[in-house]
Amino acid sequence: MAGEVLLRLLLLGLIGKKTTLYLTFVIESINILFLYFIFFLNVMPMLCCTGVVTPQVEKPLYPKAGTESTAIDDGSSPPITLQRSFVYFGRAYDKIYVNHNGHLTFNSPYSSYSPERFPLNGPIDIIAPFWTDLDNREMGKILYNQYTSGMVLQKATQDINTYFPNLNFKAEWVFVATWNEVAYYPNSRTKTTAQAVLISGGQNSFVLMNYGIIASTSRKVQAGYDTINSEHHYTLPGSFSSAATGSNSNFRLSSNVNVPGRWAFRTDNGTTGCTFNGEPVQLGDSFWSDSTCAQKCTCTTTGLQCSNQPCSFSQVCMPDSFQFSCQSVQRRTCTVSGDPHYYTFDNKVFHFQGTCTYVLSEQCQNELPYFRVEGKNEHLGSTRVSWTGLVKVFVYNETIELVKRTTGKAKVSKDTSLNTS
Ligand SMILES: [Ca+2]
Repeated sequence: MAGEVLLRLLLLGLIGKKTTLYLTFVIESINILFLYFIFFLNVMPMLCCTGVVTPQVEKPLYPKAGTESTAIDDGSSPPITLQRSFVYFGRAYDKIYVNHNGHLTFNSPYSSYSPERFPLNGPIDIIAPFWTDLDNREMGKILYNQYTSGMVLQKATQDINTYFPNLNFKAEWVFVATWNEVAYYPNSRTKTTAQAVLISGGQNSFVLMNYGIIASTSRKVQAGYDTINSEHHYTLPGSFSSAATGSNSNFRLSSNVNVPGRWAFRTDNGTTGCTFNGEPVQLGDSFWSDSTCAQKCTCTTTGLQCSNQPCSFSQVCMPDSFQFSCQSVQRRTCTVSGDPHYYTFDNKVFHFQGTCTYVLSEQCQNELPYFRVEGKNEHLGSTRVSWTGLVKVFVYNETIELVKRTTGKAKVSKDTSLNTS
């Protein structure tokens, strides 16, 4: 693989003649003008005349109602006695705390305003739809409510049966905590809305995380859940990145249940994860399943989902703690151009005017498969200057010849002269 990648690098550098570049530029310019022309002819009238049709999209938020927590920065609700026990990965809880910095805890209030990455591997069960430094002293309300009958229960029953079919689930109790239009610290007057919905019925329990408008901030945000010793944990994609907040917040625009702004998790001891070759995989975790990193697999609520997703050009496939992963590596380029100038991998410049054949690059470390790249010069007009007339690449028992003025074509032949063992 490394040889192939290197080869691509070299080929790109070696056949990039000035005239070809100029022609490509002219053709691309014409193409762009043509595309603009087509756009104005076809697309603009459609936009002007047909308008924009907005499909009906389910709103992610549950009713924002109930008891309001006191306006205290880094505060928490008093212990809230639950009308039904909530089973959280095998532990049944009868009380909960709504913490003002965007999380719920069960055993004691938790004031932490500084998000930490899950898994914490710590002594805490935590449900964190939006763990960051929020401030409800002047802006926003933090509300919580419990339901054991009525529309909210019906909605929860319907939602869970949609997201987790074949359980024949019936909601008996719903708890909704809403951080409604709360500002970032300190009194920033921004508005951010996030919600945690705890749902239980029979032996099953679930958590929904719902998102409204999320104000932009440079603060870090952890969204997801974690458990004692992180036996189970999940991090919403976008956490700890610039994709957490603002109008493009991934929490709000994406979903694991096809409802933008809603994320649903089963939180009893049920089938929360997946297995691969008999090994457990946690919900939300991703890995590449083989040593060539051809397929990336992610454990979702509907099982292990795998798709073709090879490493990018600047990555290599490496063994990881679980299976394999694509990891970024530093790459360098060497090029030959003009009459002829040699730019080396370490950014030195040389000029050779001879008409010899030069070794441009070849294997010098055993971990790479054998390869060699040769460049043959020929005179350019006079005998005083020369340019590259032929490039030969020897790799994987084949010889690839790139000849001047044959852009886009290469001659490939089986090579029997090289010892490639
Ligand atoms: Ca705070």
